[in-house]
Amino acid sequence: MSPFLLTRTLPEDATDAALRADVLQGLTRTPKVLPPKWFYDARGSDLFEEITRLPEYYPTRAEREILIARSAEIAEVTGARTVIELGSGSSVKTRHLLDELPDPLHYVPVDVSESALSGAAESLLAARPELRVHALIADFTAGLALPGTPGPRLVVFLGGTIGNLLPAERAAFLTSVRSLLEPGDALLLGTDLVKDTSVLVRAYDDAAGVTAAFNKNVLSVMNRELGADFDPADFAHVALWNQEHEWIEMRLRARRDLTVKIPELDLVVHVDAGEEVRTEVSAKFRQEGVRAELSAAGMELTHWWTDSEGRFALSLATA
Ligand code: AVJ
Repeated sequence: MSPFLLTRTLPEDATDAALRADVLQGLTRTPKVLPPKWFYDARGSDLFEEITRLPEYYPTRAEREILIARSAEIAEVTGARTVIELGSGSSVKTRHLLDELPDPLHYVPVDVSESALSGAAESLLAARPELRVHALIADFTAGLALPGTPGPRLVVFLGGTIGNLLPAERAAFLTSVRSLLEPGDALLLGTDLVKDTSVLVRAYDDAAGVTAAFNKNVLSVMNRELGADFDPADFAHVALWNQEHEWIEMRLRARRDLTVKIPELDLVVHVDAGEEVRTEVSAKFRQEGVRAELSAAGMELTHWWTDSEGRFALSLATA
């Protein structure tokens, strides 16, 4: 098995500083907000994996269906020699695509989690020793310095995670992706689609309560990392459809008046009974919106593939 390279572009303490800044800002403004990226400690990542297997949570299965059906075509039209995956996690879905691309192939998984990157690299290399893996520990929303691997390059951003960004953040993100692309390179983007409201809400408020536990996990993260004394039982999980913005919102609603200490921030936070902290936005898309956002960032939508039920889309765009 060839060794894989691991490059850290994120200082060891960057996550710490970013969490502090986000919690301080988010809990001292009205309405209170916390960014969704703080769900994903080890337990949060396990809970998300569990979510992807829930009967109500269709996006993972729908996207996998598209990848299985279309990877050969994606490989053919892109001719990619390097695949750069943003927020690669375990890289399991991406295997379908990598398997269609011939050696020598370079794979650049980008994630904030070093353990996810080394685990993914190890299992990929066990199956395909010739793969050249150059993992990057990096925050892909910040702007990336990519290794000098051969083109054409295919940048891949799956799972519908782009929906976690607010419109202005999405525009900035797509512009930074565009800046990575040279002529002949492409972007493969996964987006969940607008559909029946009850189907959407159920996907974020499952009967088994896994999404509720995932949502409340951000409280445990603040307790552990910042010494806070949140009691998850003081909050109710809320998932709602925001019709104006066409996004799902997750919130944590206080069941009573609360006073929470966050010693590491020298902060005391008051939460009124019924007050809600927005913990996630998960935007849902339409083809025309995706096309317009890509175009505003200087890219052109060339292919649009959906699953058989039209729930989820993969878009291919060129610079
Ligand atoms: C991993 C961001 C795509 O927005 O659907 C799942 C996260 N939140 N259930 C999503 C999530 C609640 C998920 N993404």
